[in-house]
Amino acid sequence: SKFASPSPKVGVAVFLLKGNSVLLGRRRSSIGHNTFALPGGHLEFGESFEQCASREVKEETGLDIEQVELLTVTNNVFSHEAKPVHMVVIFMRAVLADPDQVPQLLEPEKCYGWDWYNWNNLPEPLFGPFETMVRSGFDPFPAHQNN
Ligand code: 8DG
Ligand code: MG
Ligand code: MG
Repeated sequence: SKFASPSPKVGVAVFLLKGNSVLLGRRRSSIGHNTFALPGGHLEFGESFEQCASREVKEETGLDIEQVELLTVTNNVFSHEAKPVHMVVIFMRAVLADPDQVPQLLEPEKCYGWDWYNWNNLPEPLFGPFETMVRSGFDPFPAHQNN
């Protein structure tokens, strides 16, 4: 056909954990405008998931992360957008390399601001795919020790 068919893309989103809280930012982008989402972005050619997580968090917030681990994958089709998007999103978790480091708004054209939110008191509205995970009971925190 005369139109190229769009391809699925790979995204990496990061649960940056601090105590019982996660870092969220209110999106300033066509997809999910005004909703609260994790830091993250598109996987670049040749990158590992861990490298992408560290790079995107650094680019978007200035924060340095460590203990970067794979959690899960979701298949997200944004079919109702003006320009439909299909994202395979890799969810990672990580912690701050320096617990005293403060998030900066380094891409103000893409986000209204970063802040820590208690997992038991998340803001609304959450970004669609992220809300679906939370509603299904997904827990990004390391397993609780029961002893
Ligand atoms: P880049 O140019 O920096 O690579 O990308 P970005 O501008 O930072 O991309 P993004 O929109 O933040 O993330 C890429 C896609 O990942 C986004 O359009 C939809 C998908 N995505 C989800 N869930 C989440 C999430 O919780 N956080 C982020 N950041 N993206 C997510 O499906
Ligand atoms: Mg980005
Ligand atoms: Mg992003």
